[in-house]
Amino acid sequence: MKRQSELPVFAQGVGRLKAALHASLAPASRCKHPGALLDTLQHWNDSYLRSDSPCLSGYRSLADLGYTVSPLVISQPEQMTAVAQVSGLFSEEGITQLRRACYQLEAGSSTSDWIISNRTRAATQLSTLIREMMNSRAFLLAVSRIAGVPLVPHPFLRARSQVNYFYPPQGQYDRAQIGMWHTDGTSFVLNILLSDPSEYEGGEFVYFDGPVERFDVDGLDDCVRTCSVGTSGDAVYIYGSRVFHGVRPLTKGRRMSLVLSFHCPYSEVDVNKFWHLASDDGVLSTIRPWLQLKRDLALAPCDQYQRLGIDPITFADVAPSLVPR
Ligand SMILES: O=C(O)CCC(=O)C(=O)O
Ligand SMILES: [Fe+2]
Repeated sequence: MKRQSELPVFAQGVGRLKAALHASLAPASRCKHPGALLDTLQHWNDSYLRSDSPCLSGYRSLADLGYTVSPLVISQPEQMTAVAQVSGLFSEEGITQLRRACYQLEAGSSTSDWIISNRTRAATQLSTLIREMMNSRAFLLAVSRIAGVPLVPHPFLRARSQVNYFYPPQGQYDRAQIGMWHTDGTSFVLNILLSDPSEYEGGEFVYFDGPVERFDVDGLDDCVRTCSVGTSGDAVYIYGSRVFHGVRPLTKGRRMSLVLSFHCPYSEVDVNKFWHLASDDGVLSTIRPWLQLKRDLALAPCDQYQRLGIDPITFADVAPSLVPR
């Protein structure tokens, strides 16, 4: 019996190419309330981060997951976080403001057959709070320490941020909203769970405890781990391109999460594949942003930080958190 069969696997290889062509032909899915005011116009304040360091639990490095070769030459698999549950990152006020912003953004959400069924994309473009948070050095430093390498917001805007909304099936013939088994198009990914666990049932964040090459949806049982969420504002950090993960269907309530992607400016390597992006947006509308992405990735690290208007984050700044707690 396949206990995990409730989650399908997102198209790989040729399947993804087909999904890209399909996305090019299908009309864009419509958002729920296109005219609604989305932005709370709330500004980010670094006091929305807690002053003490966040607590990491269930820490697994890429080496722990079975990777022997680092995806980036600038760091070792032992030093790069594959998965960590993060608590105590945001202050209460920070969580309240993020929840408000993401509730508002639901008006702009749309459903599709893509990996995540119901989401609002490019949240940094729509929300002052989320945009300013992503550009805050204090926030970037906190996430860099969790990741084990210095980070900037991912240069590809449509992959940088999204808010996911999960509900159980509403009608008899509806499908539950899920996150299929997938790897992300980006590597450094912070999934912030903004709903309190008391607000929903099901919707567990699961990941495959092994390298992607060993992932086999028919033989998962011993290797699937569930990340527990203590309270709203807790997060799951993953090295998204090398960790298969998904979100189980909800059976009750509603689950809202803010997913943020980052890039390490000290490496030009970016795993994002044209076909991954195109399977979301269609081939034609991916070409220009793809070329822009290549130009952005070629910028020197100091220029990438300068563009954000902040002092560079260095490996020395990040080192204190290399010792997992
Ligand atoms: O909603 C979540 O907790 C994670 C969703 C996810 O994996 C994604 O958006 O790529
Ligand atoms: Fe994901």
